[in-house]
Amino acid sequence: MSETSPETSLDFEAVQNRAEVALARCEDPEQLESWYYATLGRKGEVQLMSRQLGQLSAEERPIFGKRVNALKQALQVAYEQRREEIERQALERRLSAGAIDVTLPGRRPRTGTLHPSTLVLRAMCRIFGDMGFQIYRSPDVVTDEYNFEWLNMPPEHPARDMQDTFYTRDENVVLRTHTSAGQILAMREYHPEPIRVVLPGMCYRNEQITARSEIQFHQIEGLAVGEGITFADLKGTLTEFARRFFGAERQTRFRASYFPFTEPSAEMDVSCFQCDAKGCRLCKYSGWLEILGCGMVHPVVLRNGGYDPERFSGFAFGTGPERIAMLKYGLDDIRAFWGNDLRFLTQF
Ligand code: 2U9
Repeated sequence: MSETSPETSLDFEAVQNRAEVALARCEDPEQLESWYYATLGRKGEVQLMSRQLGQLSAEERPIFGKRVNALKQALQVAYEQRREEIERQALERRLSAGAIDVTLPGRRPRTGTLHPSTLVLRAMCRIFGDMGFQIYRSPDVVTDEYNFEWLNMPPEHPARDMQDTFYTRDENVVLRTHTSAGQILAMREYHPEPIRVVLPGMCYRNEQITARSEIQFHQIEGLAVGEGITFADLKGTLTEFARRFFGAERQTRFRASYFPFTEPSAEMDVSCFQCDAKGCRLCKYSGWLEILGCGMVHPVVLRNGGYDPERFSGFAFGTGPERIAMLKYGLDDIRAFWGNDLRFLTQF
């Protein structure tokens, strides 16, 4: 038999070609391992060829054995090359997938916006803070005494009806209808020291929800108590606030009014910042916008706060930041404040 008879050499070539074609078709490590198992593995095609050694003559065996080893080495090299190629392609894919084009413009991170109530509350607290007022926080749930009785509104007082109240299970405990409840707390905490505080906070009234009224709304009230405080101090402080908030050229006027916890009481208007007091839709053609209520603290209330009205006097004011925001931003529906509609909220 020649060194390699045509049929055995054909077998070797056929096996090598078939294996190399199959190897070239492997696209990933799993397919590669299946090829290796089927070709070079213990039960692989090449391994099985070695078993034919036993059937060959003594002179054919070494030749055949050499051919089988040569085939194994050739296919092992081809396997390693294919594996490196597959790993290189996988790395290439990972790199191109994660590639960052550094020449692209940056993506602006989305930022939130402050709620209009927050904008107004912060601006007001900043202005009063600059005038020496402290921010005084007090509970939203209070007793009837703090919310009504000690504010000169005894049980049968009509002012109570004006403020439909949210009661809790305990009929003596309510959701505060104004932050005035905290002012008694402040007086009892500070007396007989002078006081200058503003009280921002959420208030609650069991009213019909309309474009003009909500069941919850912010209020910011102020209180200044000391010796020799007069109505002139009230007017000067609130006029300065109005100018810092609505513009330095604004005028203010005070109209007599009534609140149970102040005497005398007044309402303060600011000249319309939209038409400069010429008259427009915003100010209902009056030239004036009502901004807040105020007055000198009623002597009964001073006493309920621990101050002797013979020695001390004080002024107080209150306003609703949502109403101020509606004026400032030209909004016509107070329900938008708690509607959580981003189309509304992101305008600020
Ligand atoms: C104490 C003494 C005096 C607070 C005041 C007003 C006038 C006032 C309203 C404005 C709009 C409430 O949010 S609103 O509906 N408030 O007009 N508030 S004087 O006077 C006080 C409060 C507490 C111990």
